[in-house]
Amino acid sequence: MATLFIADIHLCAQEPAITAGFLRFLQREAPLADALYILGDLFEAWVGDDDPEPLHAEIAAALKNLHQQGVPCYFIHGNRDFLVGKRFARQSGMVLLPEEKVLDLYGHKILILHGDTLCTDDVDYQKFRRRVHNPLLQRLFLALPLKMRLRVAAKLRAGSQQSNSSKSLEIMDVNPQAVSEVMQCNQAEWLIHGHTHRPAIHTLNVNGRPVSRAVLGAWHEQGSMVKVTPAGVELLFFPF
Ligand code: LP5
Ligand code: MN
Repeated sequence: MATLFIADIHLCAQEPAITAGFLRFLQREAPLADALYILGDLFEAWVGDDDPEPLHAEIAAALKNLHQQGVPCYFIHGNRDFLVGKRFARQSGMVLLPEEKVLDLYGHKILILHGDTLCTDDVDYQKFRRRVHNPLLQRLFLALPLKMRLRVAAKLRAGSQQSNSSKSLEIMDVNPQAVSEVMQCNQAEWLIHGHTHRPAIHTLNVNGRPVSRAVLGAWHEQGSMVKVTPAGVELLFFPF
């Protein structure tokens, strides 16, 4: 009995080793699980489900294969792939979840989310996020020709890299108050998230209760997952 959580795989055609590592994970590790939760940034960037990039079809087929083996897969959007839509969900068999979800797993009350919403000190990012989450703006963007959407995404990525280079590490980490509030509000014992690429398990106190926060690692040089079993919660790393 185990439920797996991953995030920040950042799949793209230019990184075949990451793709190979992810496909191996889906073939070997994931079929043994009760369920797989992908907590955002599965893809490096997503500009619409109609993008004919062959990698997307390959990943959809591999996820569908997992689904057909009886392992449900759930997805929470990240800040890179918040436009993953119903068409890709159908193709991959993934269930799209809202941005926050509370699970009751083997007696543990676990809150899951991508992690970007907790970075409240990053005021510029939160402003940017509100803009690109505007449904009207998203509809207009998705109506643009694919080439133009890819160009906008590349510009946004470059702008983001430039702006990140002048931000401090503290600003780009989660805000402790935001963590406490969201855990308190959801009465969660555990929080599992990604986004910050700072894998760790933190223990903290929320209103006098000891709780924990597991941060998933990004799949740069190796894979990373959180495994929840009746015995507890583990943060694991494995080679591609
Ligand atoms: O992603 P990462 O790790 O580099 O940084 C994130 C935050 N940045 C983002 C931006 C994404 O990388 C862009 C992804 C685009 C993919 C899909 C396109 C769909 C467009 C849909 C439109 C409706 O999320 C970064 C955080 C960091 O995490 C840590 O939390 O700091 O935030 C920013 O960099 C935001 C900036 O502070 C402000 C915005 C700069 C953008 C400038 C763009 C200029 C060019 C515009 C051309 C149209
Ligand atoms: Mn992210």
